[in-house]
Amino acid sequence: MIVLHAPAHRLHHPTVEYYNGRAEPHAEQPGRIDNILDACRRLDLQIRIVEQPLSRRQLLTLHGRHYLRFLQQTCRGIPVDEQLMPSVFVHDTYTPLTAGTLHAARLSAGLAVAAAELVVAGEQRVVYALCRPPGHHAEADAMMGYCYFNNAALAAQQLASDGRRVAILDLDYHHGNGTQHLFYERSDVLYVSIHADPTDAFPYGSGYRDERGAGEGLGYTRNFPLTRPGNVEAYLRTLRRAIRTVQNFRPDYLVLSLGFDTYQGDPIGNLGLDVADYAAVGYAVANNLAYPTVIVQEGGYNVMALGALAESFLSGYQERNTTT
Ligand code: Q9C
Ligand code: ZN
Repeated sequence: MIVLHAPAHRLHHPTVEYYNGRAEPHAEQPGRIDNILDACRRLDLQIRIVEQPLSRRQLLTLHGRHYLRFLQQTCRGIPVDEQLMPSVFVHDTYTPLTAGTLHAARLSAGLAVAAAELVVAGEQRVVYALCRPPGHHAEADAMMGYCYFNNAALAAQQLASDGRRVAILDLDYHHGNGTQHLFYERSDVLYVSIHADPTDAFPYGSGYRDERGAGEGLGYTRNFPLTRPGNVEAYLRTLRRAIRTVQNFRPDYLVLSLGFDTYQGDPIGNLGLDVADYAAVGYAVANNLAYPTVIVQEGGYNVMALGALAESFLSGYQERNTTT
């Protein structure tokens, strides 16, 4: 496994998010990636710096040109060290812009697509893209939930060329509304997600069990909302079911949308997972879904714990099952 990293992610530095008009410190901070990177170093993983902003042409394969123009024109006018809360092309009050946001978001998407290219070329079997800002809430024409471009979807789009079948397994605490919607009517990309019950968790409007795709894509979206957050046994049972769903699809490639906000100490999420549980999750994914894989970093907001969570996940992931 190699790790892709873009140090300039820190050009995106939101300060506050708004809850019904009340400002709170923004949870999606640059230090998140620093700590995950330290974990990768402790595990002696090869780290490759990639500072290739995703091209306009590639962004336009999934995102709209008016949305892109809005980001370009808006970011250009923001003074350094200030943030701007957009009023359009946005679905919430959690997703502000800073002067460097567009550049950082393009670098983040660039990491995910570069990872996909390495996997397609057969150069690497597994690539971990340290994406920041995250991506799975980003819609074709809207930023949302700390996300601007849909990194995992752009990686999947890249992997799906030449008629390849791609499965996306989304393990972030939140439902990946953007990823689901971008592939909702396609049968070449399967979207499977385990997340907090959207009845009482962000993004509220999607992630219910009865959303299963439409048209050609009917049956190629599968949601596993958890109604008993905190029950790790139930979580691992659901993970096994989600894994079987991916296996039945017989994908050529896997994209893993990996969020650490399922951790019991996360300030936003919490599905009850402890540090050691991440090793079990990593082991289950690596040994049951041994497809060429792009791992895309999504959420996870306990900045101090993120290193330990990533280290646990990655060590479980790299542990080979020698009995089969
Ligand atoms: N009281 C990602 O994990 N706030 N985005 C939720 C909490 C927004 C999360 C409300 C959460 C966005 C990529
Ligand atoms: Zn999340």
